[in-house]
Amino acid sequence: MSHFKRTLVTTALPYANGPVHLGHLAGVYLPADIYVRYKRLKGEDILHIGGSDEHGVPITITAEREGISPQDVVDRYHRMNLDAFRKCAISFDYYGRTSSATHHATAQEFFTEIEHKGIFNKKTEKLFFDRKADRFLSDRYVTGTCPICNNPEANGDQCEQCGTHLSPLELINPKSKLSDETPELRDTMHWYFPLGRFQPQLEAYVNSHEDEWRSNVVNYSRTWLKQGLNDRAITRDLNWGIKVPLDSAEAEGKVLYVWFDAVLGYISFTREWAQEQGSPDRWKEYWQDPESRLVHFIGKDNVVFHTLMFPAILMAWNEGRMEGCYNLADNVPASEFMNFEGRKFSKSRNYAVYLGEFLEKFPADTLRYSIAMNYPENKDTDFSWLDFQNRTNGELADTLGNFIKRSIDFTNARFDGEVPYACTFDEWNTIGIDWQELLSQLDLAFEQFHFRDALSLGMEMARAANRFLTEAEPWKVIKSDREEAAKTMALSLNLCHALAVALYPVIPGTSNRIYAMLGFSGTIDDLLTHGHSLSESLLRPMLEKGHRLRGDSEILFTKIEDSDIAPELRKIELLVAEAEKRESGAEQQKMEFKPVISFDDFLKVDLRVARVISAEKVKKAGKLLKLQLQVGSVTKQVLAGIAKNYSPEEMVGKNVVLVANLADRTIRDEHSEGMILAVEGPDGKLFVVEPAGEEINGRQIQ
Ligand code: B3M
Ligand code: ZN
Repeated sequence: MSHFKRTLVTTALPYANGPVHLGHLAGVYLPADIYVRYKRLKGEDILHIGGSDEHGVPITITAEREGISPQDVVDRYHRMNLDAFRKCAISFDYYGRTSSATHHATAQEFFTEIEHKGIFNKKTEKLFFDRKADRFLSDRYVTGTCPICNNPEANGDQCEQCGTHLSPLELINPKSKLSDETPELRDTMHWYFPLGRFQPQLEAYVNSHEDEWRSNVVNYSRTWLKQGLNDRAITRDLNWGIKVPLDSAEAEGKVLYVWFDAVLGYISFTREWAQEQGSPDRWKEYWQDPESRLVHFIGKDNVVFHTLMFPAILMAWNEGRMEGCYNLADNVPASEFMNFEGRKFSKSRNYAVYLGEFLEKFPADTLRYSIAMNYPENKDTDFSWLDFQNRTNGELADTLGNFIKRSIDFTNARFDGEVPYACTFDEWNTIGIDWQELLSQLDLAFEQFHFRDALSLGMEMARAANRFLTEAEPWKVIKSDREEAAKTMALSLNLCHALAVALYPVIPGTSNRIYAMLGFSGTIDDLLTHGHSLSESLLRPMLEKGHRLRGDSEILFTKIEDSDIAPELRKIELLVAEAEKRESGAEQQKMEFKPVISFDDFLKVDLRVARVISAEKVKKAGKLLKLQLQVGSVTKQVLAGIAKNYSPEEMVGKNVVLVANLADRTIRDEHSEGMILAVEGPDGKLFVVEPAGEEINGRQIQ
């Protein structure tokens, strides 16, 4: 792994169309930050690039809904998300925006290069056009009736009610969301990226990483490759986005497809970072030096864009070049999803806990810790308030916080706030921790993105430290053997330091506070940004005899009371109840109709109003009632499977609907000359259809 000179880490660019939630944090930003911080701990050259994805149709839709400009929308959420990330100590080296001039230039540069090489295809297709708004309508701007479930408000790309993916052309009664008018179909020309042209190269690329990449990442990519890669449209008829950089009339009103530009954002932002550093060419080290390693942290829904689409764009750029070639990703650690209280996060259903909101109530490190312990590395996981409370109180406060405080308080009280003893290397090894082994296990876990394992190792250390201090009982021993107690405290203080280092990638704020209580000036963050490395310090005691602690102590973690999370639990209950109501509504309306019949077919069915003149149970057929019906001047005997819901007495006198021309049948030795209509309720309960009206007996229902 370390044959690389440096690493570039990118994190998926969240759409600046809403606040990031805990699911995003768990899958992408926190794991990336843990990885980056660990690499910095080792003194490696690593750069973390992220930013806002500020294009795409959902943004313009939000703008229209709120009556503001798309720029207002992205300004709002860019700021909000950047602020939330900052509060959560996600340590980006640069956090850009795809609306920046540098990014527009980068994306256009790529388009132009690929266009000049003649790689794109151009195709004309039919698209809905809103004459009133004078605009082509992308899928999301068209609404209409779902051909599958009849939902009258299906979107042009998908019906929210039955989940079917649709094309706007499939909608019944299509309407423009802009004007409510019926749109017309018009020809429009678009640029297509021929992914298939790169199929062999992409296959070789994926194959070359199959041992290193997570199996989900390899599998998603292979599923696509197996189906055969097709041309992908990379332009859209929109006015929000990056203009197609051509002067021709055919480029007018067209912008680059949001995914084509977004992945290039990683490059633009590295350029902007280099500019900010005052060495504008330095971005090339990270992107174009074959000795640099490129790692994309993303969620599983973004895999193919990062393992096929983006590499293919870079391949197109690199084609025929001797220099200025881009590296392809070395790894794409895509996460599964973290659910919340047993359900999927859903922005559109407002079922989410937003990062910024969370951090207004609880400290970042408690969140980082709990989320890291639930890292959805290879399967979906679940975050719950109770788990958060238990981990904070049990693991962080009682185990880690308590150990640190006991060590520091006792030293302050009994040894005048100084490290009272010079521990030897041998003594360091009597604590019950194999430091060499621990370091190599930690290293493996962090390097291979097994962040739960890494954190568990850290907590194991905290437990061992707690045990050590409790069993050594310096508060008793000091009465008879001050030197022995001094040794215990020196070892404990060194353990505090070791814990601060080992847990730094996950709870950096806490580590910095421990560091300060131990009497160091500056923070671990500072040290690392100045190129120091700390990971090796786990191998030996670092605090010398006589080193002065700061002199006081802090409570590192406040326990979370039931009353702190009670309002959150109530909120969840409400959200879940709402979601369930919506779902059961959707369930009932999920309609599948029988095959179409002609009107003439329908007319063949003779439906009549009949009156029940007598009713009795049928022996040995618990579900059946035998009914005598008066239909005009005729009586008919009908068997009906309604005995569970209606007593014979209840039925007598009722008007019912009779299928009067149904072929006779014999059921349980009883003759039936037709059937009556009933509808099944939610629990299988039957309700007989009862036509209301006067003097209608025997009349036809039509
Ligand atoms: N904004 C999609 C998403 O948030 C997209 C990621 C872009 S990464 C270049 O799921
Ligand atoms: Zn539908």
